[in-house]
Amino acid sequence: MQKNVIRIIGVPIDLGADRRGVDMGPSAIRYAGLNVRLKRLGWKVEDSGNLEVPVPESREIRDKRLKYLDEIVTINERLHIVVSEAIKEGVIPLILGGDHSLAIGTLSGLALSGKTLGVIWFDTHGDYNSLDTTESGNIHGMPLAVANGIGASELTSIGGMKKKLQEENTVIIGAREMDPQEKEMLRQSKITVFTMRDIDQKGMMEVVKEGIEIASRGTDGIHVSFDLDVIDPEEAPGVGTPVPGGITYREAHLAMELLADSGRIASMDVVEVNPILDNHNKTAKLAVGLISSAFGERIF
Ligand code: 4U7
Ligand code: MN
Ligand code: MN
Ligand code: MN
Repeated sequence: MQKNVIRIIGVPIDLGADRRGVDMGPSAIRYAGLNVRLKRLGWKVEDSGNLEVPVPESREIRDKRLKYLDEIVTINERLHIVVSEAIKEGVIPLILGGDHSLAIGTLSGLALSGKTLGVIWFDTHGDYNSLDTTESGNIHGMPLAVANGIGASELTSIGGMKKKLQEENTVIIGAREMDPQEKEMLRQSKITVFTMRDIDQKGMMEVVKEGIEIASRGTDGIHVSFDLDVIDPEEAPGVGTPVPGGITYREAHLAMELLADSGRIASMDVVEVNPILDNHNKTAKLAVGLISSAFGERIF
């Protein structure tokens, strides 16, 4: 068991989204100073580089309901092994995206590791579509459903068992745009959804405290999946799918600080940073600040 090690795994994938550019996310986040910042906090940082991912121009879409399915399966097959090895070795995997389809691999890897982790999913979206409900055919809108055993069998079968999620220990925070059928599917699940309205009414502190409690009940730790589009586009313009009305810079930091205080973070994805749409790497810098807060950085 290695203590205090964070293993960075870059996944430069944009096959799961319509817009090009999030494939440059891992570089942008590293360029914003991630590794040094984590080392300064006392972590041993192992950067394992990026997984190899094909560019969309070199491939073709075969099924419009599941764009780039084969490629996304191949990448997540590889990612799930790397993530599960990290957990088994007692190190914290920090996966840099790339689009959110990579969470299919992360959640499969966590399940395969033998640890039971709660999940806190910061996102504007529910990411709970299947091939029957998707309006876009983009797989980055499906990872939470896939992890819960819903969707194309090529995706749900990654890592063996179909269901990788403890629904009752899964929490979405920051939702403000979901497709009608996706909402219905989420309502039928045991996943807890805290929308922007909940954050407005209760405050981020209360929402995150409840989230940590739900994700901790009977689990070995928490996986944080952070889609930068949860933050307001004023602060995070460089994301694949910007939607107005997001959480503020400070709310996002407070959430990470409270998670750090809980001492329960076992794994983290940071996804959907799009340097093409960004303003002087602002969103990647914000991502580095948030990761640092999640791993113990304090204002004072
Ligand atoms: B992300 C969407 F239709 N629901 O399925 C879809 F609104 O990982 C968006 O959260 C998905 O950024 C967004 O394409 C996926 C759409
Ligand atoms: Mn997402
Ligand atoms: Mn999103
Ligand atoms: Mn997106």
